[in-house]
Amino acid sequence: MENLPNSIEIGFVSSNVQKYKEIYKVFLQKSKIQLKFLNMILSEIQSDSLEEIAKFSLKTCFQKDFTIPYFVEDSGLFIETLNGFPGPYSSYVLKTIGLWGILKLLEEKDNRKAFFQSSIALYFNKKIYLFTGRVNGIISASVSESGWGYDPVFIPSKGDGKTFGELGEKKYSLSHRYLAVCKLISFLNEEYKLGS
Ligand code: ITT
Repeated sequence: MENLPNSIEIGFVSSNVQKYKEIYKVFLQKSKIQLKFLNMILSEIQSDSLEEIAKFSLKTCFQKDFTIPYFVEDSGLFIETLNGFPGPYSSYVLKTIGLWGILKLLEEKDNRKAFFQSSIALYFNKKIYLFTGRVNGIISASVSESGWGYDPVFIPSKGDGKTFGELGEKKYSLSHRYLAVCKLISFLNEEYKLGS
């Protein structure tokens, strides 16, 4: 039977419901495709490249035999003066030294430039596709009260001096994830001939 536009589904494989919420909003705005959360703890390889990590995690899902196309997303915060640290180790670093540990490493550093990157790996028609989004900004001097992950310390260049956490839902359309998801949606809309 032919797929009707409003019955098309795509799965987001992740253990992070915050990411799902952000991605869901973008799908709602920009596509008729329905996003499903496929809750799974992903295995990650050690690599300097978020694309490679995302690709590896995607391949570990092959054994699941999901019946719909699906994607994974890997993100990281890269701090210039720390030569890109924590980057691909963002998750581990948050769990160990935490946000205050990051601020401590930046004490007395004038250069607080950083970028956030999101890399998506999609499995579609038996092929892997990659989409990446990047947002420049700086690391704040203190930890703001709201936001998850690194949101309380990352101030995007286009965010009126507020951290991602302080921006609330405004973050959704300014973030690294938004840029990567927009590229993914353009690709899918084109493939399914849905228009934007
Ligand atoms: P997955 O199950 O999808 O892998 P995860 O939480 O492990 O979820 P990542 O490896 O992509 O996600 O993220 C690396 C770290 O960066 C992790 O500690 C996140 O909390 C944090 N992070 C990712 N995206 C973020 C964002 O938009 N804002 C703040 N922190 C973020």
